[in-house]
Amino acid sequence: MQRNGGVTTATIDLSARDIDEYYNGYANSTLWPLFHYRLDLTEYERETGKGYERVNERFAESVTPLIEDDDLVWVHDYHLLPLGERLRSRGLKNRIGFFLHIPWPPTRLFVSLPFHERLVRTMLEYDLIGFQTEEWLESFLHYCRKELGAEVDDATGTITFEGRSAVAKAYPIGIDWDHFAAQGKTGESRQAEQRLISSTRHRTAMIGVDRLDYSKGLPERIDGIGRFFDQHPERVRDLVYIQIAPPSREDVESYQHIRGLLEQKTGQINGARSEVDLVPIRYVNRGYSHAELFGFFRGSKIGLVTPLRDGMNLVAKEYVAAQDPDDPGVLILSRFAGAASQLGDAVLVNPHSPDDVSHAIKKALEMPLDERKRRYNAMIATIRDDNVQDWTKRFCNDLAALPTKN
Ligand code: ADQ
Repeated sequence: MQRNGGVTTATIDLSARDIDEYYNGYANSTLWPLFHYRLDLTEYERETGKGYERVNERFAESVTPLIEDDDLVWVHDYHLLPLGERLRSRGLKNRIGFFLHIPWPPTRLFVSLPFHERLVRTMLEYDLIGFQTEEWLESFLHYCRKELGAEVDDATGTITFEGRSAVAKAYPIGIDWDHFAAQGKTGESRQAEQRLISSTRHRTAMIGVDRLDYSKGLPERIDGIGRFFDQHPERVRDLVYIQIAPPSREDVESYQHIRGLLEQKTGQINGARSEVDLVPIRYVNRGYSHAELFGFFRGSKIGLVTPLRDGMNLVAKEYVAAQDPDDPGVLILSRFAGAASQLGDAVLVNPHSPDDVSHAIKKALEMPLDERKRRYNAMIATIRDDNVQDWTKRFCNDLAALPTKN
């Protein structure tokens, strides 16, 4: 147990086998790809499924003695879908909520998961189930109604099944506005902005910041940028694209593949388009602090956020939050990111279409100041007000208002 700023954290060790089967296996090679609509990358291994259940049981066993009678319990994300049911089987009567940070797939995809019904039945042991958007919520309710035969009240999100009920609702997550805005006022942030501006000189900086994950649409994005340079070769000298993408989940094969593919595509464009004094794409394989990211975002006139599928995507919100209100940059956003449901004033694109991405880049480069301001003003209020503290309050207040299970 560790105490840090009023927060106590309890951790347990996982064995190499647990990490292999539970984390790299079922969570990140089965649930993550399937929930991001990637049936082609989804692995269905009985052994990893067992590891997932075993580790969830261990988490339940470890956390149960720490829970007090009037505690609200809030479980997060796809690694822990069955945890609530494991806690209930130990006699826990507290209110238990669950939030899914990633999409919920359409029923037709979800039923490809062996034991899909068992997994959703365990989820109905939660009192409150939160999703990022109405779209993922609707997919979940559709599954409950069509596959489980549960009774669903669409108005309240109440799911009644085999004598018990749970409520499902959308709670779009926000950024930590106060923290992020404060980071933007630091010297570190200003220096980062200056570094970026001085290194790009008279050229327009366009930025992408993502974990190196196939759901983020990075190779597809590079194809779109390549298409833009093909269609507008005269603009190669005007634009520099900066991609910041630190590696993640490097033990999973599909992640090694995506890294290789991105390096290859970036190399091809740079090979074909570079001059002695100019490299069109800068690819940086590391992470930066939020202060530095704020500065990079502010110094970039275009933010490119084009996931193929994303629960929400906080980078889109951070990019807008970092802009100068008097001269804001343009956010190009995938219509398949959960964030698109709140940020309809971004330039929305289909990330699978290089022509669409190319067209959006041209539009962003040429967008007049009054339109940039109008779009920024339409988005900034929700980014500032629907922040992560507000999100926490909304979820916890709703959870606390529900009756306890008896
Ligand atoms: P992620 O897939 O990690 O999260 P995202 O929301 O875009 O995606 O990013 C989370 C945070 O990581 C942001 O604060 C961002 O600044 C930071 N980050 C990303 N790339 C970085 C980099 N190169 N260097 C430093 N920091 C970086 C999951 C879901 C999302 C959902 C979040 C929160 O996949 O859809 O928005 O959870 O619910």
